[in-house]
Amino acid sequence: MTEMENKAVGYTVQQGVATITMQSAPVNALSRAVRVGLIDGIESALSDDSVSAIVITSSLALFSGGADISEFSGGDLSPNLPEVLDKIENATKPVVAVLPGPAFGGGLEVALACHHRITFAGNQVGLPEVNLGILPGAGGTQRLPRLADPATALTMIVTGKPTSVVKLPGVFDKISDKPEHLLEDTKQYLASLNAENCIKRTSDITLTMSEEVQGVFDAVTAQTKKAARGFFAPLKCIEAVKGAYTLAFEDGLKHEGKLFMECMNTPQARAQQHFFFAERAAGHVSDFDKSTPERSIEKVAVIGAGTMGGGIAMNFANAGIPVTMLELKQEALDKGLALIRKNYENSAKKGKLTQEQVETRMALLSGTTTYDDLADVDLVIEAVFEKMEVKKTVFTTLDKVCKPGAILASNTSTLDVNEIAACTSRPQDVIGLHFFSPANVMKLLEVVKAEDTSADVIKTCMKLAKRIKKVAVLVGVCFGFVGNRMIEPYGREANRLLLEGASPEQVDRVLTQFGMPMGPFTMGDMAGLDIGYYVRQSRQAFISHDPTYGAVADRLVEKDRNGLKTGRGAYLYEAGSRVPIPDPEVLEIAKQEAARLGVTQRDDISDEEILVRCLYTLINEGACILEEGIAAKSSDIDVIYVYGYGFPVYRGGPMQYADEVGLGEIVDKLSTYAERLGDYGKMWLQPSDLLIKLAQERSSFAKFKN
Ligand code: 3H9
Repeated sequence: MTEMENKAVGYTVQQGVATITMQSAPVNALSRAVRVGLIDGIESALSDDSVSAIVITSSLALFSGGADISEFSGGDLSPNLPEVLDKIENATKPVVAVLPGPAFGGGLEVALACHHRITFAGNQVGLPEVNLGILPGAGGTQRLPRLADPATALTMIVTGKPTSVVKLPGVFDKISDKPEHLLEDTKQYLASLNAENCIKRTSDITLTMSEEVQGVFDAVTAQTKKAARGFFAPLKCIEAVKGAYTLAFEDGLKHEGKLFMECMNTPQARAQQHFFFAERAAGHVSDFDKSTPERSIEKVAVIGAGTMGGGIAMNFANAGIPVTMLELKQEALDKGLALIRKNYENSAKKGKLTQEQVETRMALLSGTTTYDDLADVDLVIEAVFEKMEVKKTVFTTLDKVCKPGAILASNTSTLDVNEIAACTSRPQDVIGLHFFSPANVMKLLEVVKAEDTSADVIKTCMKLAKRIKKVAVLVGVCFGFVGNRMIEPYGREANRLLLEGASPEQVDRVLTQFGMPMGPFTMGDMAGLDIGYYVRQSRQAFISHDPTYGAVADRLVEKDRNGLKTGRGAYLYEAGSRVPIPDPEVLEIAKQEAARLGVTQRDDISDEEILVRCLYTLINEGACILEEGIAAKSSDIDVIYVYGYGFPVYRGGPMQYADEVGLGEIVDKLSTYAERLGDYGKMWLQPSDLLIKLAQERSSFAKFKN
């Protein structure tokens, strides 16, 4: 038995088999150390006459998470991954990949370059590069189609979705029934190799573009153009895979390499890679560490069984956690529980749940009309009407009935969590858990720490979010926290643009072309214009210095144009339809309001003006939020915007987008419009201090540390 010195990759020889073991925690990313280890291992095995076969495997629960994404921004990349795979595939002794767990991206490409692949049923593999704005660049687009059926290979590469190994019979030479049998099955497989079957190079397989395969390409291309609107990489993936059918293997690899670099050099790739790390970094917070204890959450209660409360409760039932919903009236409670059942039944009809799963989840949900039944819960989430007095009544009662150590959370989207905490005798146990609507669908959770919230409560909630499959971002207390505070200037400018003469459809078009799933007017109509109206009514002091603030929206609500639910808002809607229809009456209302308020309407509002005024002001607010420490880092804001507001992930979030555009440019444009719009511009469009400072230093939000 011989051993090689490389901490990232182990090497042993036993009974004629050289085993190269990737052991680079946490995910065997194919860093330079791993690549060097793989090459060294292959070379050692080839030069050792006692070795007749080579196994590449992993000591972790995962085979490999693929290329090391952190290396994409530079550094010494030699040997590169394609060189490593070339070495593996051209080895003159059989190389067998043994996958004890998932293989993604470059990890799967390593396996595809081996001569044989063994794994167990229940494992998954994938080529998720497209989610990073790139394509598989180490032969994945050439080798996978040579082993898998065309539709599966193409779909895997274009969507990036993981696939069960049992759906890839051509890729795996042996699939053990259980992971425990993998070792024994590998031994048997190795013993079965003989001179004829021992070296099978994927590159030797020739593919042709038949009519049937062309049909697959046409269908996937049409589907991709619809599903991946705005994304650059997916269509490049299709182009690369085409090379597998139309070019010789070596030429196909070169074609893939060229397309890979084309993708890599785009702002989209930078944005999507930024977002990959942003999402993970959101979980790294300085408020607690490994030594901070966690509270046990085995029983949850939700106050309020309306749409929001019901959606929140479903998250816990989905995760197997019993949850009690409280409504003071039995009728409201019954209605809430019935709505949840209806939601689950709908999922079952769509084949997303079995009837058994529906029943299991419903059995975890119970209802009560009395607070006394909440005495033994570990966590209560209040989801009642958004009014401070109502919330205070709830929390005063919870303080009386809940056991010591129970976490008392508010789902408020705007109110002061410190004030709520202050009406209890245990402010250290009070926190905000701001779910986004629909709460059972949206992945984002703003975890709002109040002044006295204890570290263990924060840690428990951040960890709990993972259990219920949410992406949690820790934020501080201010009106609207991060997400809603930043959406305020976005909506404000949209409404003011309407007053100045833009149409709802022009504003919405500019922002959907930018990549937002819908424009601010369509979004407002969907949410209900009355919601914003009541928020404005309750914040008169805040808006009193600008009588034009939300003026058109207010008039729309006063004319019973509350949005989709009333069939008219900023648009008209036909009965049963969600398709917005432009309505000249809205322009007329805006015209009258402009005349009343002394605002001159213009017909020269450009698309650029709309983008700057809606989006750059949102970014500007993000800068204030950063400076105030409401968000700990700019990437947290990006996560909130992508998961909470559908901000296009290929822009990386508003703060990454601003960094990509350049903060100097953002300052210049805001200043230009601040100047051009006179008193209004001076009031609302001035760049913030932090934005100006970072721009002057030629720095970025990403580099800002509070
Ligand atoms: C590629 O392969 C290109 C090639 O085709 C061509 C090259 C020429 N690199 O997600 P987790 C870190 S592109 C660097 O919490 P999980 C991650 O940041 C790659 N770091 O664990 C985190 O760090 P921290 C294609 C990586 O168990 C820690 O590992 N592959 C990488 O929930 C744990 O991560 C992909 O796109 C990486 N590749 O999920 C797969 N992967 O603790 C990307 C992870 O400091 N990875 N890290 O925050 C994943 O999807 C998930 O991480 C995985 C594990 C499913 C593997």
